[in-house]
Amino acid sequence: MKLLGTHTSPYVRKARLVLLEKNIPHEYVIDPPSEPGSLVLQVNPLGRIPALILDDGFCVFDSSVIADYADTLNDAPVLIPRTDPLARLRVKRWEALADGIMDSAIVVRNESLRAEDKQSQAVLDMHNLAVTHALDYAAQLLGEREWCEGDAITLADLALVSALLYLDLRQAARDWRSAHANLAVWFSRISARPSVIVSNRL
Ligand SMILES: N[C@@H](CCC(=O)N[C@@H](CS)C(=O)NCC(=O)O)C(=O)O
Repeated sequence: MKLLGTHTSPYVRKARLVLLEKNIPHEYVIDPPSEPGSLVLQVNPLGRIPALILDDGFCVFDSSVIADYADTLNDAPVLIPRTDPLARLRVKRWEALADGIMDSAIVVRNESLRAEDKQSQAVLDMHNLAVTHALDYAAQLLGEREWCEGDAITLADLALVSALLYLDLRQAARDWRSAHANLAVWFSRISARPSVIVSNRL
């Protein structure tokens, strides 16, 4: 299978971390949808990354569906709980929280790329505040635990680390580590995992 993406997309990172953590063989192909001739536009009607092309040509999108599918391919590890519906719900809700951070941080990024006189301060404020609130919520939910959910790594950890790495990339001035020491401790442990190190390589 082939994963189409770019290094800057946090959703691509999330999907890639799932494949890497589960040791699922795949080819990672850098394919910005904005480039002429991008394969993304041929396989995903939405023209978005990540797009996972299976060996028979079937294209899986978006990152949550890719994560869900990839998690069914083996049990080592199980990243989305299968037997406990509430544990599963908690993991999916963590994913939604992390995806929401990505969504708002991307709105902020896109807005700030517009000419200054075209930028909406209201949009910037609303989405920056959403990120702040989501980080407060994540820090409180995590507490001093080692993992976001249960006693092992799950999709929740992979989604959250992807969101935080995106903040480091695009909102370096946001000092979330000082505001949330517990998240910082958790982050340094997770970001030392081989999957995250590989996903940082160009
Ligand atoms: N909800 C989608 C969001 C995917 C998305 O918005 N990807 C962005 C990149 S971060 C994209 O492909 N934008 C079009 C572009 O880069 O041209 C997911 O989780 O996969």
